[in-house]
Amino acid sequence: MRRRPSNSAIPLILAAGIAIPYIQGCKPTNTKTVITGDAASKVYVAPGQHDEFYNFVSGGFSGQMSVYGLPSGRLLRDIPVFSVDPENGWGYSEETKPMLMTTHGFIPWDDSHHVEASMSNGVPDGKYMFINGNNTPRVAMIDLKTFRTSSIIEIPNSAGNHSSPFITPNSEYLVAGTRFSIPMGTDAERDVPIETYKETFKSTVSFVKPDTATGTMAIAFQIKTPAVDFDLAHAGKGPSDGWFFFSTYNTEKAHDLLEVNASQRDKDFIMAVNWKKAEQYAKEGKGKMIAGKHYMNHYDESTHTATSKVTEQVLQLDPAELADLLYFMPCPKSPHGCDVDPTGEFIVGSGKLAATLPVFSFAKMQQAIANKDFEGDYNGIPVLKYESVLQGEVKKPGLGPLHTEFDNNGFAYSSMFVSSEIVKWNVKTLEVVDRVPTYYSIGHLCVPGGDSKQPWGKYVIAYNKITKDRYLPTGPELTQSAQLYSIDGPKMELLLDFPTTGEPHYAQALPADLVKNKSTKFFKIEENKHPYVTKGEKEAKVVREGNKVHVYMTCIRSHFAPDNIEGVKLGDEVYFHVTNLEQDWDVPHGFAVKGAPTAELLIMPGETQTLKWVPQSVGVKPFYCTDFCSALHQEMQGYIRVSPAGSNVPLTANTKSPDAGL
Ligand code: K7E
Ligand code: CUA
Repeated sequence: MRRRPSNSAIPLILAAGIAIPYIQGCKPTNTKTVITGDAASKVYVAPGQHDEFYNFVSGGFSGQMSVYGLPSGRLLRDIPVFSVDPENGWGYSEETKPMLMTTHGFIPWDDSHHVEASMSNGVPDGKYMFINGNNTPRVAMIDLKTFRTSSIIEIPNSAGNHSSPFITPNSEYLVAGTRFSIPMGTDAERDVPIETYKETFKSTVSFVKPDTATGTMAIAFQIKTPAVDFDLAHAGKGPSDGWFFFSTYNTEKAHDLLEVNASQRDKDFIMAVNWKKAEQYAKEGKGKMIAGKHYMNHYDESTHTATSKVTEQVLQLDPAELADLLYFMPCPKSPHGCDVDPTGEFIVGSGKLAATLPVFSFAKMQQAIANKDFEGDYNGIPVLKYESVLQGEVKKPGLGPLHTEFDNNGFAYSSMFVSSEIVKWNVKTLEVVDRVPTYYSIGHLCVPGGDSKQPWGKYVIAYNKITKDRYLPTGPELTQSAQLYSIDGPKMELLLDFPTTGEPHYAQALPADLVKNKSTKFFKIEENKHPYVTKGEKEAKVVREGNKVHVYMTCIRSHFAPDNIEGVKLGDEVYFHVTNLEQDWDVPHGFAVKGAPTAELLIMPGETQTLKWVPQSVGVKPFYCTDFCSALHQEMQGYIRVSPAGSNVPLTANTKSPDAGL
């Protein structure tokens, strides 16, 4: 969902003939929050104490992922993923530039919506987080040892990667379904009038294999599908392990004014994919290799350098030729969230414009498939009968249901965008048992482990699109925010508001113990395999190769070696390869050159990073450390002399550091 409230959603709901007595737009009337006396103590994390959970939250159109502590709501880290980050040189250093390469070239931004955790036996294992790039179809894998993006893969034959990167119970695959249907194939096949949509457009869902040993990913196969728009997804688990469920919209196949034209049909679909079957077909060689150029970029923590691998083709499976791959379950009405309960038996479809929340039964779905209980087909894909697969409907849950998470006691929590509330209901009886307002216009929500087999429960966090009057005004753009509620008791209880970086969409929360003891403290200098590493000050030097000048530089509290460089000429390209010699936790050094049209470097202990600089004028230019690293941080500086082109100043590197021997 975009962050502005869709006022037009309300007339649409009315137009759909659904009488709802309590439409109040997106803002509940009673905006004075009632906070009970002990709320403060429940979120108070005393100075020096640690939070109980990590909360990994998508940064929306910031393209990044943020990490907060819960219950305090304290921001611990912004992890750069798809967007450049001048604070630490992500996308600016020579080592990280390849991470943002795509078939469209270098793309310094994306729109990231969904955070998913790597899982073992259906439970988050604290090893990796995944996040989608909604714009340039990409998926990123983030290593929780370093809190760094370890790889980014581009999704070919896709346009907009929204229903992603949901994962199977043992991290076998994560998925990437195209949001936009597009014409695919050769140039001639892709250059078609938009109004030929119904004949020429197609969609795909891709299955990406993460390699948790190396932190890399590869596209295992993709399935060609009718031209519907995929919205969200979740994997089956327990009895439904082996299946994947995707919500779809625009089954009308509209190509303009989707607001109206894609809201015509009474029901869209949840697409059930038998991925075990797909895997088997792929193994048996039943797919076709087709054109599908894509990048896979990997940041290697031993060379401290990213490299890009380009793959030209992708294995595609066609359900028109391969039986039993896909089934459609009718779902009212433009479903958004598609969530599977902890038992794996129930699939919840959240129709944004529907008056009820349908809950589907996996057992009934299996039965209906066995009985060929179809109401027909949609482009050759069997459509199961709604009544045959439906477990039941949650009646009058609220307005604009978007997403559902689960606790460990058999309850579900659904976000209601339009009525701006969280609604708690019983998964067995489908009865609403509690509701609380959110401030305002909740999108996603998160219970720790809430999309896994064994939720940790305790809290539900609302991620809101709009904050209006909740915070001090900051001009026309106001912060987005999260709200933390206790779910320990029978009633949800609001505990805390905290602002977020970027627009939060989906999030994951993990017990701190799953992650914190594995955290990397520094990189061992003796294991540094960077081609331009300088392992001690004695090795510091400058080397000319044509017009390229390589500076092998070290930094340690509180000096650079070398710190005086001469013999650089206009027309040269200077590469500062800076190695941080510190072997201690939490001692990065920064590196910046006055006037360099780029960001700083922030070099972790034991790591090497490179800043490329093409001097534009003659003179002596200062460089310095940007990170306050010691009492003599301000003295951590040096000079590089730039002479005119053709000058014969010899190339020299100097320092008075006794260790350097320069
Ligand atoms: Cu509902 Cu992009 Cu998951 Cu946001 S989406 S809210
Ligand atoms: Cu190093 Cu400041």
